[in-house]
Amino acid sequence: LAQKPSVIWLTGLSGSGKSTLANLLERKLYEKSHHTYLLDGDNVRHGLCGDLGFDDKARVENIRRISEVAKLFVDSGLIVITAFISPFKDDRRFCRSLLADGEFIEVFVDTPIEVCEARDPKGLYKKARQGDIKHFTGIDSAYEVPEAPEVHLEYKDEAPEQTAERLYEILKQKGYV
Ligand code: GGZ
Repeated sequence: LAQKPSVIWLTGLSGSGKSTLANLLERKLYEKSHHTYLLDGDNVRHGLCGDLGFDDKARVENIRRISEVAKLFVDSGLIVITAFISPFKDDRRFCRSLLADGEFIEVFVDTPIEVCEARDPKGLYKKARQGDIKHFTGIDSAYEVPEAPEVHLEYKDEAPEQTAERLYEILKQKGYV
């Protein structure tokens, strides 16, 4: 199997669709016989980062640990897909700095906050607006928009499956997978 180990790093707001896209992308890569590992809140924030909350310091530490783990998985030959808000530029840059040139593929899942807030699958935006959740990204905590992501994926009205297909095609066309 010829595959380029890499980290496909999805970044975007809560409710932007990162996890959904990451799961669909992983399935596509699997169908093409790629070996992947998906890191997202479901398998990281309960375990490895179960002690961390959402203030700035905790987010920095969250992304630092995820970056180090992603690097280890790349060393083992995997294509790692990550789906975290990862709101701070410096932290995304940190992961990039751990890897060789071309191994870090930043994907900006660019869903307008109005769309994320309308989706609000877990009712978190509503709680944040009411002040029941503090430090909520996009409300009272910053999201630093990627300036030069490898992929800028606008994602608004399209079906998830179609968007994931579009992402896969871009990754393939640019030679990342
Ligand atoms: C942002 C929060 C917060 C606050 C809980 N701010 O939509 P979700 O629920 O499933 O995804 C969000 C997830 C964000 O965790 P990350 O590890 O991706 O964040 S970061 O990269 O910034 O460390 C959301 C939920 O956790 N959540 N409180 N205050 N999102």
